[in-house]
Amino acid sequence: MKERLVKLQAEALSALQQSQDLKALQDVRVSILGKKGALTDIMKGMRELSAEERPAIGNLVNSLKDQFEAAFALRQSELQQKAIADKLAQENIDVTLPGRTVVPGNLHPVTLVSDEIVDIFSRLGFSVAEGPEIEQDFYNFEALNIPKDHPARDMQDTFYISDDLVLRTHTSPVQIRTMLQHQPPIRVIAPGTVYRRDSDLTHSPMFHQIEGFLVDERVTFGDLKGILTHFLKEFFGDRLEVRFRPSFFPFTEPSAEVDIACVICGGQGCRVCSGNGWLEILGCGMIDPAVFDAVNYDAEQYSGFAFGMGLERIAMLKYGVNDLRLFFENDLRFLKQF
Ligand code: 2U9
Repeated sequence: MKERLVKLQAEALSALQQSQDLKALQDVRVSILGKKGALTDIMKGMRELSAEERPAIGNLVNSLKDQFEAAFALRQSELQQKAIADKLAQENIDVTLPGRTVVPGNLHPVTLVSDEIVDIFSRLGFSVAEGPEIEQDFYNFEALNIPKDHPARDMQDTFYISDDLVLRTHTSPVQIRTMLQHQPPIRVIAPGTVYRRDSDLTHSPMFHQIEGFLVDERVTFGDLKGILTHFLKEFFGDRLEVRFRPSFFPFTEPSAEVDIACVICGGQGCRVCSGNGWLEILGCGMIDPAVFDAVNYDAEQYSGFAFGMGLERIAMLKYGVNDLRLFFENDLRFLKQF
């Protein structure tokens, strides 16, 4: 029995030393002291020893157990240290490596232009209004004096969702909604996304407009000219030349288109202004009495003007961009220049 114990002790201590990780170490402990462990087995067998043998062997078993526990604790702490050291070595951070640069975003040129125009009209007392991009026929057409089968509906090739629902072809329905909710005096500016079935080098099926209108008593075409000229000079510079040309829109009467001296060639004539020195920049007019009827305003008491412009076109002229498609491609090399 004694030899068996001495042999077991040597084997157990050597197994502890050879364990390379905490799991293996635990397995050795179970094989010695677990329920079916070698030392447990011996202790169970002590019953069969004679009364003379038992104390000596008992002492030996106890001292072996103590030695094993001590050696186990020592090896366990060694392996724990080793595990921590290994982990630290793996997670080693090289603080001398250069960091990753965060590229800050910037506003889209169309947003920049819209914000600037809103800013100029805010200083003139206009407030911003918005509305849905899916519109009812009434707000997009009917109330704007564009009845069904009116030729003007072809001019604005419309995306129909159903008989009564369209993707708005302009932001004018926002003004109709505003007039139905408020009485004059009103000064509102309405920027937003609009849709037309039109796609070529100079037309995109989705683009952006800003429209404005003012309604009060005794508003005249002179007010319209004064405000729009002021706006264009604020936006393009004080020395800008501006001209008003007669035109037609179903929702305004009389109507005009506004040209500015070409911002590229200064009026000399170039490719951008087709050689004539002028650039068409916006449309405008006095609100048609038929529109006032549709929103139950008294056309005898009130008058007003309205105007509209395409934001991509303004952004192209302001920043000298010669291809409309650049605004929709989301190429960061283009966008980060603004
Ligand atoms: C109401 C009454 C009148 C808005 C107007 C224009 C003239 C115009 C175009 C410019 C380029 C659209 O983006 S574009 O193709 N717009 O020429 N817009 S008057 O008139 C209104 C609006 C609302 C209630």
